[in-house]
Amino acid sequence: MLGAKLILEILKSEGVDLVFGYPGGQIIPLFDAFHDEEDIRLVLPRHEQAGAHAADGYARVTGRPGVVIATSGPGATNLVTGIATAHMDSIPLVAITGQVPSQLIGNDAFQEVDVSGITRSISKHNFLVIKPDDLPFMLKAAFHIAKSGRPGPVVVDIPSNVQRADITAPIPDAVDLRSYQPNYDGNPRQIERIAKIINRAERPLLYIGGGVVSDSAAEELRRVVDISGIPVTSTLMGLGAFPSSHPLCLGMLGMHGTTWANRAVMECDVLIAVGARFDDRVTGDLDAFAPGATVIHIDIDPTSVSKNVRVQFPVIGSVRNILRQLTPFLEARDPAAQPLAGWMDAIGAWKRERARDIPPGLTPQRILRELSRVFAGRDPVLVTDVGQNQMWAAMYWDHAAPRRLVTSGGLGTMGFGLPAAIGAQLALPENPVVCVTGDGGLQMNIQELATVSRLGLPLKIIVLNNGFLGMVRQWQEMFWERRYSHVDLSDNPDFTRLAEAYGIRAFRIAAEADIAPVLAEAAAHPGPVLVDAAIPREANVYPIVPAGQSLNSVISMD
Ligand SMILES: Cc1ncc(C[n+]2csc(CCOP(=O)(O)OP(=O)(O)O)c2C)c(N)n1
Ligand SMILES: [Mg+2]
Repeated sequence: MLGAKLILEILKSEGVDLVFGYPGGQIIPLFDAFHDEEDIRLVLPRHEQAGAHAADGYARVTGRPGVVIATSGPGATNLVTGIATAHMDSIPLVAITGQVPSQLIGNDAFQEVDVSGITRSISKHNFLVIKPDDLPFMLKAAFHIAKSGRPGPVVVDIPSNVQRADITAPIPDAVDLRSYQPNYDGNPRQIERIAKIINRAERPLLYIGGGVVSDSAAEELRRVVDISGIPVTSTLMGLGAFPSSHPLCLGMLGMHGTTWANRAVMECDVLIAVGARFDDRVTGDLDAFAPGATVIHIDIDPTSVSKNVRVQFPVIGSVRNILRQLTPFLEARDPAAQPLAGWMDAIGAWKRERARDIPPGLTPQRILRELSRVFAGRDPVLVTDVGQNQMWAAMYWDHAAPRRLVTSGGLGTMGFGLPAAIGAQLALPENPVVCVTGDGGLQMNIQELATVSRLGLPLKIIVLNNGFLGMVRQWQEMFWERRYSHVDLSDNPDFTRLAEAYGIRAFRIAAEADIAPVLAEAAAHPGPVLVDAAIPREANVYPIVPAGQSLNSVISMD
């Protein structure tokens, strides 16, 4: 079979029905095969980076690998930020790149770059298909590696002559890789041992991360909490895995965590990390992190154990399996009885001390609370960009379910929001998808308004417009003596007119009184909408723990 046709057959064998692709010389053979392909939809973004983020957004809300296709050279290098973003957040992605014909590789041929070399450190794995007959195995292996174990992006670089070759090797049903055998079941003795420690704990705390989401372990986590009565704090990536309205939910921890969650980390006696990796935005000063705690770490990835924080009791395997295995060994404990009652009282007191007020006026906090209210009960997806807008969205939105927050955590990629929202909306056409973005980040992939418009996607794009690269400005204000070096965006274009130029309905929020009616109207509009909200220029994200400091060194608004 022709290589290009075979690629489509393999995609179908993996259940792929949607890909994002941008054409060019060395990928024309594959695009030609798409010309009369009926079972797989190809969506054209307006920039390869956006294609990668869209595939990533699709993967985050479905749990299935996203697929992005680009040409060689500049097409491939434009994917780099998208691949790295998926890698840092363990998102399954298969990136297919065209390459110059194999006999020209290494010749500085037109539009040749060393894709394997460039993507080695930012992907889970990569393949360069030199022998046409290796194509079926390598592409199948790419899907297997992307979605198994700790998920991640895999790059398959396919020279154009391979796409044009007649390939006879069959498509393997399954791929077994001798050197890659993720371990899914936790060691039973280790699980019994951690159960004893958890049952004896007086001030236990669950610290959950993106691994609970990616392993679809929210129900198992809920059962553990119901039995054990242990409060839960979450990383940015874990939000939604445990409902934020639950009385045992303490919200996010770390740099922009709640004061009470961070205090609980500092004072707990047993910290149970589940699918989380002790990122520096979470731990702050490593020497001062959870100083009195015995640390248990449940994770699929053995290389993440004791990488940053010394872990006394690691259990390696699927988070979902391990939580299931753990449940029968847990003693039922009532959070209203001692010793948990004392612990919950202390946390409750810290919470009352610092209850999170919603500042009055046309504030980002108010907008997020209202947005959350407008879409509550409709299984909405919140997609964010990066910066202050991301943190306000994370803090003030009601996270009700897993796979419903799409945000660039590990890499913090500005420009992620709009294209990722496109991928999420295509994956979930019936769900409301809300994209909260900054004025800076929007302009990093603003060309995707054309994709939104062509597809008629009913996205609700909310621009928290402060006329600043706000998060950097906040750091300059707080830590660099207000020296606002090159963060002013007050001469932004009029985003409502820009949206209208793309054929997208636009609204403005210019006063506090506009918030509720405009958001209601935006929500009711059946097509794409952009809302430009003029928030205070120098609003700050609080609380904040300065980078590298202990979680006790929090700066709050008051
Ligand atoms: C691609 C990229 N470049 C630079 C940064 C550094 N950075 C982080 S937040 C931020 C400001 C974002 O401004 P805006 O999009 O307006 O959002 P705001 O913080 O104002 O809500 C910058 C420049 C980044 N995260 N990503
Ligand atoms: Mg801004």
